[in-house]
Amino acid sequence: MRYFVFLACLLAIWTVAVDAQETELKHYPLDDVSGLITQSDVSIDKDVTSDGKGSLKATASQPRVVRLFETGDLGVDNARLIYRARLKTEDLKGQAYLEMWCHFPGKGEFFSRGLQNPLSGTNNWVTEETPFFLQKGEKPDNVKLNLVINGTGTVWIDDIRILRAPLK
Ligand SMILES: [Ca+2]
Repeated sequence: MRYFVFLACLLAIWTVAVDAQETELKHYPLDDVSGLITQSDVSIDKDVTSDGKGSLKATASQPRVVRLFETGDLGVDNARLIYRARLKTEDLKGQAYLEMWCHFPGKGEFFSRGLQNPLSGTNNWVTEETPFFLQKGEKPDNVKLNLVINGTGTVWIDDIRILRAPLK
């Protein structure tokens, strides 16, 4: 019995340690449109929100890429860069997912898309994320954060976080 308690404690400590390995680099609460790149066919929805302070509602009458933010230089390499956000959809015909473009000096832009868990149809709030694996010396000097609506319908996005985690 004592052994199992010990194991459970170890597991709890390990879980906390793993969570603590994520460091928040940027937080975009999406409570207003400040800093937002795309200003057309988007609005702040104060009623439908994941963090209780408003979310960004984007409608698509045809497939579109909603350009949200650019981070600038994050000063990060040798890490897993995570783009995480809360998403909700309504009557989405097609797919919605997060997209991140990392720009590297002298090399150009490379993307990471959350195509493993794309949303379609109607969904309540879910956490979506897409990672970018940065090897040692791979330091993006800008990161673009997009919401891709590859179809038609309504998508809400809220509480965007950019996190750094160890490479696996
Ligand atoms: Ca918000």
